[in-house]
Amino acid sequence: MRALPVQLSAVSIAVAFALAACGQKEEPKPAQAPAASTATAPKPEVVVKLGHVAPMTGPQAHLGKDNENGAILAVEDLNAKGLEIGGAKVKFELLNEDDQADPKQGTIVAQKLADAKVNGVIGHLNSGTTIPASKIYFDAGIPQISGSATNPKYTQQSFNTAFRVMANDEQQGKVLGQFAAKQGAKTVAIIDDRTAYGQGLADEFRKAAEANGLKVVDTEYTNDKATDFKAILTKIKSMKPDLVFYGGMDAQGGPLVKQMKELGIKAKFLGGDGVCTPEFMKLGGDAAEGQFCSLPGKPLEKLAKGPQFREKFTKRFNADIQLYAPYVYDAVMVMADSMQRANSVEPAKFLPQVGKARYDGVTATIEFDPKGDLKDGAISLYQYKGGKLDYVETLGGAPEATAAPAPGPASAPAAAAPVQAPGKQ
Ligand code: ABU
Repeated sequence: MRALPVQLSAVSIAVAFALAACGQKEEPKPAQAPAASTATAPKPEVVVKLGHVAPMTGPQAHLGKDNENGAILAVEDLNAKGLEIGGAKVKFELLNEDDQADPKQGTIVAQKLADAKVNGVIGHLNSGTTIPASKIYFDAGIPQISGSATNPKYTQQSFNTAFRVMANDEQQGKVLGQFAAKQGAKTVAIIDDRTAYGQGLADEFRKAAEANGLKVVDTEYTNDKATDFKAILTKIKSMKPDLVFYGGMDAQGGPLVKQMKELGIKAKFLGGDGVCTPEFMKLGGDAAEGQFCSLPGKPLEKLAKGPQFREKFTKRFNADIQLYAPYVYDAVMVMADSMQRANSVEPAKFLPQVGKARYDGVTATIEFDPKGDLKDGAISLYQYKGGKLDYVETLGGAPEATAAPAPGPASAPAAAAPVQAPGKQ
């Protein structure tokens, strides 16, 4: 049973009537105004403030921008629909904050968003910032949906405000351990960046790898700002592992795999979602070729709304998707869908509807378990080939959703069954 927030935030609604917004003075009334009797008053407009938090500076700024773009696209799509909630026209506004992937900064910006009385929060990007920030949102009664934080602890705190729209690292680590064994590896060296994500994923991988018969011959640590891995790699080289597993992000994973090659390490490289990016391939160069990584969810190309989303995203931002933009897009849509089903933008009123979501999104049919984790989260494996991520296989997850004629919020009412098709894997 998840806890209820101690303090419920006030509704952050700005109501502006069209006349006032135009700054016009009231005109004298005509003696007879037949038109006035049939004129309808303009609908009030409600501004819904959604906080979005990611690292916008530092080594992960490219991922932060990708997440932000996912949120921007969702907000633009929502505003284009001209939604009405609770009898008012709704305008969504994004309040973007930079937490620098730093846990302390994460709590500072979380408090800033709570003080700004945002209606909901999308983020943060990193588990290391999402987890401490979630206490602040919980205390303020603000629903929070992360489109990328995968450490299990985030949803294990009994905060009824915390949700995520992808599988967590218990699932990801398990799949990666099984996959390592399936690839024929007998020995593995594990490196992690000591962040909540990197360490958590490495721990889950270790459990699964050992359960599948692998021997861990070395464990090394780095950090999420490091660029030189030669010292730890030299030690690993002497242990001659079949595989090097890395728990961390692409800004370190790319140079790490490059330095493995420079040192003549023959071991294969395996990592999680943090290194499953175009940036990893760019930084890793030739050394990235043939290596493996995993991502929560299924490839966009295998999902009914995936190719259309990719096309729209690329056109809008003149950039390819880096990592979690589609998940962040879905996170915003789930938040808006919950407001529509509650017929309220007030956090206390729509929060219960977030937990009851059954939303036919780009990345999956999104439903949450009692903790706030995605139900039936899948994990897919990829191999870097020819500068692309080559799909290998998917483990877990429900059959993907079929294309819906009109994507958008409230596409699947809470009581309705999700639209699903048999798996196409
Ligand atoms: N899921 C990898 C990147 C974000 C995080 O969990 O820290």
